[in-house]
Amino acid sequence: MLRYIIRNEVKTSIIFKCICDIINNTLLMLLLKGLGGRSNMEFKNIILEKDGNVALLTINRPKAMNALNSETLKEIDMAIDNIAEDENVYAVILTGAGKAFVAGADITEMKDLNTVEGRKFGVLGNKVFRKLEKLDKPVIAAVNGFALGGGCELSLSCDIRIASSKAKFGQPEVGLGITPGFGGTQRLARVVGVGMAKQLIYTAQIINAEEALRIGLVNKVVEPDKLLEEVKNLANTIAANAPVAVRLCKAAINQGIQCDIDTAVAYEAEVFGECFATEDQKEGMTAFVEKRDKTFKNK
Ligand code: DAK
Repeated sequence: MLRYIIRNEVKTSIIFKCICDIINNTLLMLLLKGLGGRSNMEFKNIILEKDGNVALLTINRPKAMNALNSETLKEIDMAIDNIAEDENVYAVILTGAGKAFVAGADITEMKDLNTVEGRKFGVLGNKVFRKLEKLDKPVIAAVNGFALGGGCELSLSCDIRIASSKAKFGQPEVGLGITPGFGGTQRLARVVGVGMAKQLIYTAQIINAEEALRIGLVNKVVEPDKLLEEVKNLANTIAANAPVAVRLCKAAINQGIQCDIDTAVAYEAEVFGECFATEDQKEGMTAFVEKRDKTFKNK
């Protein structure tokens, strides 16, 4: 009888906590929406700013090397939703505050997790990383410092990685007794090749920015004080092109890379056709023929 009562009380308190979580998240979501897409929004562990057509998302837990705890992951999730809904954002930059990009998932939070909690944490992280990867706007990682474990994986969920010369990359998980869990075994191999990914993951070796460039993990290495300027220029260059076409290119590359070449080029033909239903295709080609500057409307 006593066991029955306790079990029911535990159940009730879990249900109550779930309801509270849902209400809290919904209220925060409504508040963020209410603030409007254009404004800079307040979070605890991240900063979301918008300038022109570019959003800058900064992971802001410098004292913990921007380690990803559940709270930070939930805030990133909400920020991605906000960016997705803002039709004036054409490109996104992701960076970290202080000397780390992201030094991984939060080991302090993870260390005492049981199986159920560990799975919940993993599901949350994977949902956020996949949402970022599938976001229909290009995302550039400005890797300012340590990008380790979940941090390296976060950068791999972005479309393009530009590194400061001080950046360091690695998947140290096997040294902690775990496997990479936010897509490292999958995305790293797709970016740098199976052999190099296996070497990095099996050895848990940390590599510097030059080595990351050499193996194709990053597209470019720049001086630390030039990193944001460089990445903003890149984001603005992308944002100056037809946003729908850029979006379709991202979808075509991301889908195509997972298919056989026949399916992939058929998909490309589909998205190519879709462009001709847009005002921006008419504008881009008309402006070329009329030898004038083009003005894209994201339509
Ligand atoms: N988590 C929590 N706190 C961290 C942290 C992290 N990943 N990295 C650094 N910190 C904290 C440090 O504990 C320290 O806190 P205080 O002692 O000041 O309170 C503060 O940040 C400053 O760090 P250090 O004093 O260590 O600073 P240093 O400059 O000396 O060293 C470092 C910087 C980044 C080299 C070092 O902190 C370090 O090695 N950090 C750990 C890097 C790491 O091992 N990262 C991988 C984490 S594991 C999964 C899902 C996800 C994952 C796995 C599975 N499933 C779904 C299955 C992901 C796993 C990971 O990411």
